[in-house]
Amino acid sequence: MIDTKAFYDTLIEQEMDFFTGVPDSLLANFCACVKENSPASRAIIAANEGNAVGIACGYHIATGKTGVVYMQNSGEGNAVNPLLSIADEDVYSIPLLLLIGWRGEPGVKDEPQHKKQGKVTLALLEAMGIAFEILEDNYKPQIERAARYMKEKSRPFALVVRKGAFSPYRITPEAADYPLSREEALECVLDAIPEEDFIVSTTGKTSREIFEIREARGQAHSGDFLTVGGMGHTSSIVLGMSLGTGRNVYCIDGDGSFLMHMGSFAVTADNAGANFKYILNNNGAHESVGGQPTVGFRIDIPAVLRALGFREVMTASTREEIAAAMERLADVRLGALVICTHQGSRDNLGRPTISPVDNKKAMMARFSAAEKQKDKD
Ligand SMILES: Cc1ncc(C[n+]2csc(CCOP(=O)(O)OP(=O)(O)O)c2C)c(N)n1
Repeated sequence: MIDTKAFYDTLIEQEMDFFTGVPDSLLANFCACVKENSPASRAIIAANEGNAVGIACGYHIATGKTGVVYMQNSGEGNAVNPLLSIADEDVYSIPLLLLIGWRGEPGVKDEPQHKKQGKVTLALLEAMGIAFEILEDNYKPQIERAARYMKEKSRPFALVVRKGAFSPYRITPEAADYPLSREEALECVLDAIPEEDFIVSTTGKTSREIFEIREARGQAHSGDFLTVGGMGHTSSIVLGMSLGTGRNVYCIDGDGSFLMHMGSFAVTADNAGANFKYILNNNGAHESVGGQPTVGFRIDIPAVLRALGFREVMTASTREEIAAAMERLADVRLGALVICTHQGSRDNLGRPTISPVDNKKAMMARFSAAEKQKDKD
């Protein structure tokens, strides 16, 4: 196992003192170490991994220094375009140290959304012409090699990080003073959504908690699309669904997910019908992967949603406020509800036991039954 602080110090010794990326559970110890030891202006948690590449490119151009860009391998997709059309040696030729968490490594048990990405992680780097090494316990020579390579060639270099590579580095997440946890808020939200309506929930613990609440209540899962991958695309899935059905479709999003592809909301609000219902759980953090902060509590999300085209944006942080807002949300066209919660989740939180394909099939059968019922009515 790698001593996280010693690894961080080695990067600093090599003059790599600028860190940007999107957090990941596999890199949580590294992210915590960066947060505690780097000044805020050298530790930027980006909205998405492509943005992080852009930020590190800009830092290099201004300083000549190499930025460290960290991401879960699912973020490789978001990073491909700026890597190939900004950092690549055929364009601006910019050195970047990519630190990529390897979820779904072949032979290592992981969730379905990581399987394909895990298989193609190294091949994707090869296809992009990015030199890489798999991070080892004896990491110092690797960092020295990477630094030399980047200096000589002025090109990105990737270190691929296996599960459990970094030693624990704990910091206390910034606490928000709201009465409800995400799971408690979700219970209230589910109480208010009629059984015939549809739900699409975001990546991470939101979907896991919804699954477990349904199990505990003995309720069916067939109206809930648990978006296990594709962080930031939940609301777009809901737009597509809502345009294809007459029933209400509720999006249950997180602040990290909302921020990741926020531009999509302008188009969504411009095209959504009365059956598009948006709920955002704002805990100011990427709680599912270690609680690293987002800008969720530092910007005015309701004002942003209004500016993006939502007509009525409600806020809630108690059970009573959620119940009242959900009643209004059911009736209003282009409404949104922002719920503020504190961080934290159960240690024994499980994962959906239904496969993504079965989840999709059950949902499609329900959409089809709803259409048939509409024709009869
Ligand atoms: C493209 C991509 N980058 C990173 C991740 C890792 N990841 C999974 S959940 C999550 C945090 C989501 O934060 P938020 O939407 O605020 O929900 P919360 O966990 O706080 O409830 C992250 C970063 C991912 N799944 N996909």
